[in-house]
Amino acid sequence: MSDPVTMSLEEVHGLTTRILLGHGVSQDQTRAVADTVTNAERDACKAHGLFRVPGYVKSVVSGKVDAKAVPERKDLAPAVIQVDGKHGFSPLALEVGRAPLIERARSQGIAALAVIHAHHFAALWPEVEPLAEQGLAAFAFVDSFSYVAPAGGSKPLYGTNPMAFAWPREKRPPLVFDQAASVSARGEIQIHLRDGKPLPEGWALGPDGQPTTDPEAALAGAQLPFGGYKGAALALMVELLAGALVGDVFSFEASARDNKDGGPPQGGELIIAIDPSRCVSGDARAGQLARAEQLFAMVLEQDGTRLPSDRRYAARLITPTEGISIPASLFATLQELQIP
Ligand code: NDP
Ligand code: PYC
Repeated sequence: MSDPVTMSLEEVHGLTTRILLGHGVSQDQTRAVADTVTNAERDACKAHGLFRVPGYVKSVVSGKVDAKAVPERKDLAPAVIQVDGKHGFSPLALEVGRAPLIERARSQGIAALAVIHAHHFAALWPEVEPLAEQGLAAFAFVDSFSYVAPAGGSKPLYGTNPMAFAWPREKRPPLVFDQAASVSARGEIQIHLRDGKPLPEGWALGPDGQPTTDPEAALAGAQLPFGGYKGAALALMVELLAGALVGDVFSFEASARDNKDGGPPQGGELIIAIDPSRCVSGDARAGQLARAEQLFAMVLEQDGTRLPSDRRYAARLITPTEGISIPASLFATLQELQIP
């Protein structure tokens, strides 16, 4: 096996940009995806960084994604904004909705962004972290393809359906968690397959409905929700919020419609932003963030704990100088995707 390849973040951005522009993706769509991929590598989120670029390309080549889509924004209610991604990639649609969402959350106290007709192939923390940087608490929900069995079942129905939450902090980056409704993200299983490693027990069932640690059987079978029926209920909630509520597809419908090109699912997404200062009155405002800090400190007093997002922020301190590392096989694939 060849040695992994080290790249600077600038090289990650440049390579992704050249690949996408070379395949006819518009400047704006390319910039938004390249930023998302680079930020994932910067924060050591390997399942949603350069690993996803071949899939982005496949969806352009197959015509599933409109590589030149210009998202359209509409106000559905004083505190509800819709962005129609027009069948482009999600990062640009999210960018278009972000500033109005912040403005409405501040003016109304709470606001929602409903994204439809967009192709999501990334982590979810990029949705909520910038909102918390602006002093807002935020939630995000997106469905995907039919990968996960309902509790007690053995056939895929729900997506891996991530949900993210962010809370603002003074003089430090927001607290963020971002987790799939399944035991593992799909991408983690694909990476185990690529690296020839067995899965931990409890992640998936094979096509025969029996537990498996074989990544290939897991991909052909069904992933399991985390925490049994509790995670399954959250997967169901995400289907309702990112599917029925915003008026887009459930994960099983995204799977049925997909052309199986290996690229991202088309679907909806819901983001909710809340201005904490509008949820309390009088003196309570002053101590709001400080009270949260007390809670965080109490978590960290216990040995063996950390806060969600601390791993990402630790990586973020290192990768700008040390660069990132990817398998030689992925680097070779990406080189081939550059159209001279
Ligand atoms: P993980 O289980 O790796 O992590 C989930 C969350 O828990 C993260 O916020 C993580 O913080 C935090 N965490 C992990 N370990 C600890 C700990 N010991 N103490 C406190 N917090 C901890 O994520 P998943 O495998 O569930 O998902 C991975 C990614 O895949 C997510 O970014 C998700 O959005 C993405 N995804 C995207 C999908 C899509 O359709 N677009 C579908 C499914 C998943 P930290 O980041 O700091 O480690
Ligand atoms: O890792 O589960 C996943 C995933 C699905 C779509 C994008 N990522």
